[in-house]
Amino acid sequence: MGGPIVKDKTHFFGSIERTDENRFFTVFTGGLYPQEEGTFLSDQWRTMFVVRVDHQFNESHKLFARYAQEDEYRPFLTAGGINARSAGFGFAVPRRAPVIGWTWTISPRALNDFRFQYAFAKYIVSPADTGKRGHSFDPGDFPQKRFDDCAQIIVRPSLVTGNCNSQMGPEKRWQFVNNFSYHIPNRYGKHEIKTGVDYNWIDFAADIFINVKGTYSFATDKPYDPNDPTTRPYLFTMQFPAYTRKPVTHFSAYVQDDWSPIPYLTLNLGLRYDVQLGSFNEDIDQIRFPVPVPYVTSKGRGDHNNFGPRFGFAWDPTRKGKAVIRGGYGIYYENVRTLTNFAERWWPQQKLIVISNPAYPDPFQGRSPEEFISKAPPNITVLANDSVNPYSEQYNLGLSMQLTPNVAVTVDGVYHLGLKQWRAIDANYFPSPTVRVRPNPNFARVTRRETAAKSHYKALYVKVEKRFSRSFTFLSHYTLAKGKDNLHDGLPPDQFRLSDEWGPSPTDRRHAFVFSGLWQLPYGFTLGAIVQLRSSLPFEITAGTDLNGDGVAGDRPVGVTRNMGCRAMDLQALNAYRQANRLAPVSEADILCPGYANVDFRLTKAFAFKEATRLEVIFQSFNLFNRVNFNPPTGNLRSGLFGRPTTALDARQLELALRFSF
Ligand SMILES: [Ca+2]
Repeated sequence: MGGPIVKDKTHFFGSIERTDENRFFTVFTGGLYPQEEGTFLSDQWRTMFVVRVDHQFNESHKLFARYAQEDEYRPFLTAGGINARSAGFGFAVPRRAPVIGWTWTISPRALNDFRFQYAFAKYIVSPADTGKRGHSFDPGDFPQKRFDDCAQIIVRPSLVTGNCNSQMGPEKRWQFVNNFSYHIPNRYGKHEIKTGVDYNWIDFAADIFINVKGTYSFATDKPYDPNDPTTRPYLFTMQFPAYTRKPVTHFSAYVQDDWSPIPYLTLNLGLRYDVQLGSFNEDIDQIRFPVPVPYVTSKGRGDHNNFGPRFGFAWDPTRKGKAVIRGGYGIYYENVRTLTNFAERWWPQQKLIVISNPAYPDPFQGRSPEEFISKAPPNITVLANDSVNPYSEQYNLGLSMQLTPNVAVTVDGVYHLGLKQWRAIDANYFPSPTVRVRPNPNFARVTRRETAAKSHYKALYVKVEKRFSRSFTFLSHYTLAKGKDNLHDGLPPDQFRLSDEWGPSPTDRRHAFVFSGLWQLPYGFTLGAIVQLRSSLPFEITAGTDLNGDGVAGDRPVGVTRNMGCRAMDLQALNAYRQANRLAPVSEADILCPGYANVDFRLTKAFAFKEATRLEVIFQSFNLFNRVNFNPPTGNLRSGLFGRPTTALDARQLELALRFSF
């Protein structure tokens, strides 16, 4: 709803939106755990509220103020497939953001735009469906109730039960952005110069209350039998709750010139600078730690030389506006994500416990967890002292051509090389696969997060679009792409096989096609359709146990590398492992590599009344043909479900809507 407050001077706009959705998830274990199977309700909702006032003081000064508020709650996330209802978690995020913007037209050639924003957001994750808003504890508050809400997690090849994911992260952001643009019509051609700064002070605190009752991992679906060694768990892990707060500053500045030295040629020249202060724990101090940690120094930390040049060109060889050849190169720095630096700050509180081949059901054998860890060297997490902002070098070259007055085709090739990407490594790992003695006896695992990984992405895009004519418009894209990387947040499952970490990116899809069209039919009807086709995603194939006994699960059998499922699968290697574990061999046909196909459809009928009064009746269907679009299959070679997907994307949804405008 909107309208004038003072004619031609002040306007307001407001909107409120509420969505209640009954979503369902299905737990499927191939009949192995019938008591856990079924289809369950996840009652989700979202409320959004926006008000905005615009005011024009005079020709050269315009001001706006906006306030946006959003709340949502979604229970039982990640439940479904082999994840039981009890393994899901609830997710709530309140967001509040007032913004003020001021546009100053200094002269016909110069424009300045200023913006201030305060934004508050807080993710609240709770281990069970705790009702309408998620739990209501303060960050860093760990009362008994939070322990009571948590359950021990049991991981088996074909079922995961229990959940203890209780965390929250309130973030307050103060952001100042200023952009200035200046037009020079005639100095060695035309110039459009832009420069700007973006300053953010972000006060983030995180409370992490996860896995406080531990996780037991089993390599079999057979129930535990103390007399049968094959039914014993292979791993137990547990953490204590932790809290820390660390404000960071992000600053960036850029200058660019879109320069047309001659007609039909534009050069884009730019330089950007980014810096993040605080994200590298530049303040880290040994005082923080209960024991001296030789891996950590605050000296020389931080990354202050992130200058990213960009160069691009666009040239019309026909000199008629019918074709354009364009290309570009640039270096793009990425921000260090929130939480990346937190583990180094809170490991003394978190006190990670890792026990290989643990006793069951009491991993501590009568002792308390505190007593148990007091005797053992600690597992710690550090940030590499030489960590930097990850960045990518991006290249593109393309051609657009007008085929007919209404149809244009575009072909683009892109290559992205991601460098200094994040990974984790155990800095106190065993010297050889057979010598199981830590080099530094004062510590057990030393998880070091470092910027030493890389990624490759190459793609070819083809786009055909038809402008609206003869009651019909469409846009269609085809993408041929390949992505590979060795990024990982957690430790690799076997550090003597680090080269196996290089593999298809989790989002790697070879082919993707999208078509969207709109037809204007007689009698005020409009028909819209979106067709999407995508080839399969890769999936990770695992041994389903900690093969090398280093306390890091996710190990792969010999001959298996990262994300090789649905890519370069070596059936012989898979079956050699299955056979060694007395499991039936699998054939190519047993492994499903699901593609994605979806048609969305929308039919609108508009009724126009006098003046600006209008009624629209909208009927739409998502996934019109109700195709089952499976997620990637189960990759645990010890599961009877190996190669079979257990979850799928949304089934058909129908929607009828009325829109009345006046
Ligand atoms: Ca391992």
